[in-house]
Amino acid sequence: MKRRLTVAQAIVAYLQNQYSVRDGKEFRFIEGIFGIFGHGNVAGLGQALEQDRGLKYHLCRNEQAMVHTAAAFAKATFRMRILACTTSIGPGATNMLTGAAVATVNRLPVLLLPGDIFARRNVAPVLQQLESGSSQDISVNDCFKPVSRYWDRMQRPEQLLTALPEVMRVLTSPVETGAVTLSLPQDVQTEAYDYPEEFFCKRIWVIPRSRPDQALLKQAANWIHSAQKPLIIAGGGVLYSEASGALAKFADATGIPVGETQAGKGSLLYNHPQEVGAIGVTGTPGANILAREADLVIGIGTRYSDFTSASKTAFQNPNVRFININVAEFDSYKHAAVPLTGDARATLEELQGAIAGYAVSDGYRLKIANFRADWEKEVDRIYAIRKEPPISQGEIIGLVNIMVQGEDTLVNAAGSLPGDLHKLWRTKRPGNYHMEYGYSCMGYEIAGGLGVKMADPKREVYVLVGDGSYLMMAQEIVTSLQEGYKLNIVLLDNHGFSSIGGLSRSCGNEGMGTNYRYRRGDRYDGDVLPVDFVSNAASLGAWAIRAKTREEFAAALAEARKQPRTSVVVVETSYEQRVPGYESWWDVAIAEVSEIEPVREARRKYEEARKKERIFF
Ligand SMILES: Cc1ncc(C[n+]2csc(CCOP(=O)(O)OP(=O)(O)O)c2C)c(N)n1
Ligand SMILES: [Mg+2]
Repeated sequence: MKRRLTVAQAIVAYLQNQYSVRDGKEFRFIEGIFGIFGHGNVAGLGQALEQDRGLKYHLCRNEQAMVHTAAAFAKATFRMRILACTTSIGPGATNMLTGAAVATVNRLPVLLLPGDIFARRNVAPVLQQLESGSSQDISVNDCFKPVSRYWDRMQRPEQLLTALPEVMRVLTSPVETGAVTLSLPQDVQTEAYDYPEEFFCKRIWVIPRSRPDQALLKQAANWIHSAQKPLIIAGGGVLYSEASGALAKFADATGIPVGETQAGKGSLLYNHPQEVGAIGVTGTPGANILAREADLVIGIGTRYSDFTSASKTAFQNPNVRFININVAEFDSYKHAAVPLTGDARATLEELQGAIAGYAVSDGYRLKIANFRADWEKEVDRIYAIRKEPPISQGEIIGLVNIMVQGEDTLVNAAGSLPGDLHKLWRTKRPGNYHMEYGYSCMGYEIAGGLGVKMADPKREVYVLVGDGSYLMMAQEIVTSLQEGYKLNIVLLDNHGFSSIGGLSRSCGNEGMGTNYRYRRGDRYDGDVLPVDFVSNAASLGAWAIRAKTREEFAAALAEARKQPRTSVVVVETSYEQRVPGYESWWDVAIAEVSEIEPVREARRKYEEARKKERIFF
């Protein structure tokens, strides 16, 4: 039996019949498709989606944003369900590049279907085609290669038969997943072919729970048995594998403390007795002191970014060793570890069996308990700062945290908020802290919030966004209204880039280019720019309100929650009032020569600090 379909129609028919399954739970894998149409896809994929409503179509405002929405959706479903994205050719396609990088860095499956120039070529150059004098076998879509985990271009209709299964294999692979780009020349999209009927049958992709090598598992168990000061670092892989329960049992049984990366925050709930909170540059004192002294670090689902390893200065015990549990061999071998290449949950369960009876000393337990108690006090202190308006960011975080219940989720990505949230947010459910810090992409927040809401419309989604990020990408408020997905947006207005301004000053400079103020001569030190965020959000259709004091903010937040449509609470926050860093360091290279004395001073300190950077062989 054959079905005669265009390439675009075949893609739509195929994608709607792909399913994922893990732990006996089955999901339709590709839940829908976002897109903006142009001549590169309207008559191809646009036609197919209009004729076959089996794949739900969503209109967004900006192609980069829709990829953020799709990545956030995949993250919120622990990679069990995804969204596809279709664009026209040229700018529509390349607008997705940043989103693709976000997805791939964070190992989140998104399927990108950019339109491409005519395969037939006779009409070239077409509108929006960037020509090359060295090859006709090239278009701007080749830019997706380094940011995609799988990349392909359909030159003939029958290529779909071998390309789409590869697309699915990579999207559903816990190891390889990320952005998958299938480039679709506009003429090929419309060409018909007799596809075999079986191609469109339901297919179920098992998301595997792979297990580590048994000899390596034994070696890891021996290392744990001889460890006096072990520490677990929980990364995003713990959440992707839905291994929070297994980790809690492991920590309960062994007493080993757990520090969390940005992606792994929420692996344990904040009140678990072994949870020592955020680790690394934006970590808690307890987690960072434990890391400094640890003789054994067990990294689970982490890729040891510089924010986690404090630029390789975090682990100072001369005898420190590593065990890495990671589904990706690439990561399990880092830091010369015993590589337990496997699924986080399955491997933790096996490892726990292999170390039965092991527990840390009472003295170590006491130390952990003390760190935890001290940290709770510090968070309480910061939540309770009652700064005159403009109020402090720490207070805002505290007030939002109190508001969050059940499956409600916090979303954030860039600015000074990620560091403060990493330290201060009290996670009440695994997954309710949704931070995009792999790429830390300004503009992810609102678009990402939409994806989190779409993944589970029953929950309230709290998007915290800085004024800089908001101005970069606020337009998906309109999409949230159109689609009927309500977001609670909190816009923290500090008139510029508090994060990068602070960083500039810590490097001995004066924060040039980080204030939203009028130009005066060669500086931006005039009055604050009169951006009216409340009017801006209201003009897009949101329910919007300004809050100045702590009390006004708490009331506005409660009122926003009651609103049926997307709300934006605008609050002016202090540019200067910061949550400090605790027991850590980040390598940001400082000018080796400068006419400015504070820069020279910063360089001297920098050279000193760098001496602590280690390489593990
Ligand atoms: C797309 C993108 N461009 C640039 C940066 C570098 N960057 C990191 S934070 C930041 C400023 C963010 O400003 P805002 O959202 O107001 O947050 P604040 O720093 O004031 O907390 C910049 C420019 C980035 N992370 N992402
Ligand atoms: Mg700002």
